[in-house]
Amino acid sequence: MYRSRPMFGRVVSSYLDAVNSRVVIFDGATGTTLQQANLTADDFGGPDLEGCNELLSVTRPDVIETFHDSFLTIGCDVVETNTFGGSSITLAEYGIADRAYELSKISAEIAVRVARDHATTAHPRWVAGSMGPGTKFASLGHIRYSELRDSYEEQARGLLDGGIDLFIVETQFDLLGLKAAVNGARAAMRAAGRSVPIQAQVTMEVTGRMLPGTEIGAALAAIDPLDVDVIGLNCATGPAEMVEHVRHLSRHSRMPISVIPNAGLPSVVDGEMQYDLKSEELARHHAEFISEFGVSVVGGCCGTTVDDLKAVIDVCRDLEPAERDPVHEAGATSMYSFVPFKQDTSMLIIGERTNANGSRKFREALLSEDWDTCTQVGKDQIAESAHLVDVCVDYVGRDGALDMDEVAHRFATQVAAPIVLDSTEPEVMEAGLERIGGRSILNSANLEEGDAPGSRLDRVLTLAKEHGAAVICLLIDEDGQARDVEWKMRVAHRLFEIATNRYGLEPSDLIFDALTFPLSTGGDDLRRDAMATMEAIKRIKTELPGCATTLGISNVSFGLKPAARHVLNSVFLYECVDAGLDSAILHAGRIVPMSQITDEQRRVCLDLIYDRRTDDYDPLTELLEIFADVQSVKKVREDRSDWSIEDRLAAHIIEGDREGLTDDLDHAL
Ligand code: THG
Repeated sequence: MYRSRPMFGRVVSSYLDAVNSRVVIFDGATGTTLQQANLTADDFGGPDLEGCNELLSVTRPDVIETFHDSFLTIGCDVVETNTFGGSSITLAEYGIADRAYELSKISAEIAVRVARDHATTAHPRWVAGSMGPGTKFASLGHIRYSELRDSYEEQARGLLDGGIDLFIVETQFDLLGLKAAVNGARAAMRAAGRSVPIQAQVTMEVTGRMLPGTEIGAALAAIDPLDVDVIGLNCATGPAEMVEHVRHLSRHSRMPISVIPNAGLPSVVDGEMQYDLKSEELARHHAEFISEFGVSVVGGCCGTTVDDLKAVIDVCRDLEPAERDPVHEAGATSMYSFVPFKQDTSMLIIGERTNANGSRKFREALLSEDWDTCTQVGKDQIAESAHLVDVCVDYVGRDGALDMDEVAHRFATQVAAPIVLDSTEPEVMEAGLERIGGRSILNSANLEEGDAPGSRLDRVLTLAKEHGAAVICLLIDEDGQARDVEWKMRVAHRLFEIATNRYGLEPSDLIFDALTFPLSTGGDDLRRDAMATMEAIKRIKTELPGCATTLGISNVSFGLKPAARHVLNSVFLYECVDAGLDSAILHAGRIVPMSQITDEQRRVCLDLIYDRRTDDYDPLTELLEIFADVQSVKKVREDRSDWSIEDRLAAHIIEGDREGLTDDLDHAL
């Protein structure tokens, strides 16, 4: 367990110093407050522009100034710029996309001017540049990630030039949109040569999930590797509905936590949204978040007023955030849920079937662009108990980036498991990353082309850092696939050093694949390969603590007939897990439980794996003989309808057989 990410490129900031040492209090609602200000169409610059709050920064700067001033006067530490809908894409709805930079800069300047008027050494104030989610849903394909990121970059440039102290990426309902905003802000900071912290906040609906169904654990796992400075929640509900999410962040987030709720759940009264939570209630909840869960940033979202924030300041100003001891869990996420790399009672299964080179069904579906069947192959693997799916569309003569774009777009919403992007081409991985909001794994990086700028290694690790993905590292260097243990370990250590020191990845972002050659060729030079692989797995686990391991199991049996393959794969898998393997790429439906492998089959497989030949005994020949007449080990299931329910359930467990399991469980209940 790593308790904190390496201090890689972290910014120096008085805002962060404050967040790390005390309670910091944001302002209240912008939108709902401005709605109460009795503004007319003229105030916005005409009837077509009415409701575009960002315009008020130029048409009625006095209103915006007064608004900021009201919160600073009662003692708020941070005010947000009037730029929530200020990206070109959102402004385009009013036909003023071209004013994004200008409006963001002016809004920031106004807030900075007012904040500086209030700031003293004893009570510093900060301006947070607000970047809302906009109205387009990237994960659903309403807009391209790259277009969204560029639009955020332009907005962020304006905010930076206007003098903001931090970015607040807020009200995000979509993790892909959140990544676009974070990376847009980073691009702007690089261009400006000035770095400020990023506070990233998601919105959990009354359902307990983000809009597309994202759990808080999935959001945390996708956001953590983006190296933002503060993580938090705002909008959609009042504080009461946020408690469980705050508890989760409190236990698991390595970043400081912000909580900016609405003034309760809204009700509609006379066609208007009304927020009923009392000021004292908001303050009481915040006090609990601070004292019990160690939250250090609080404030108010929709419906919260100057009076509400006054109550929060009165109650919370001098509280001390509870000490936290967060336990970070490394893992991947789909759009929906989190999958830890460390499986308590099992091993992490990566489905291999969504591979154009490894499954005829998937290949044929891909070549005929039958995307529904491609997606179905992904879903089927989950039904066969895969925790993640490995997606490889590399196929000679096809445009891999285009194919990945199509496939990843569908998988992102329709396949509930996180995705492993398997390609030799970084641009194919990138096409996938730009479609997937969850945390993916890049498969893979290696040292085949060395480690110079522009090498594949450089490009893959750069992508991993930018999108917050994990990376499978293959033990291949300039001389090829490492064959003996010492060579494998040399490559592993080199990859580890480069990934962590040069690219700022951390050990738990790395999954080492010790690679194995087929044992089925009988080639003398390959006979000891499986053993070298298992030895390397053991050594990686001890010499590179925090890293995980994986292996493409089916490689070991290429060339054998299916029945023999399934048994050899299964026996090899058990040996590897014994050696400490954390995850494997395989066809879960073809792994044979040990109880169904005969002693003779098992012995011969082990002899092959451990190269136990004698002058008159060759395990490979023996294996071929044993399976000469066996078509498939997948035996026809006997009729169990007259079995007792206990026996049926026992058979499900012993054979790892899910067919009819739900019915039998319902029956037993
Ligand atoms: N390490 C990592 N990634 C990998 C591999 C690895 N990705 C690709 C591959 N190796 C793992 N995936 C597969 C997928 C399918 C098969 C083997 C490995 C396979 N398929 C059968 C065949 O080709 O005979 C089934 C064919 C079919 O159903 O049509 O064996 O090692 N990091």
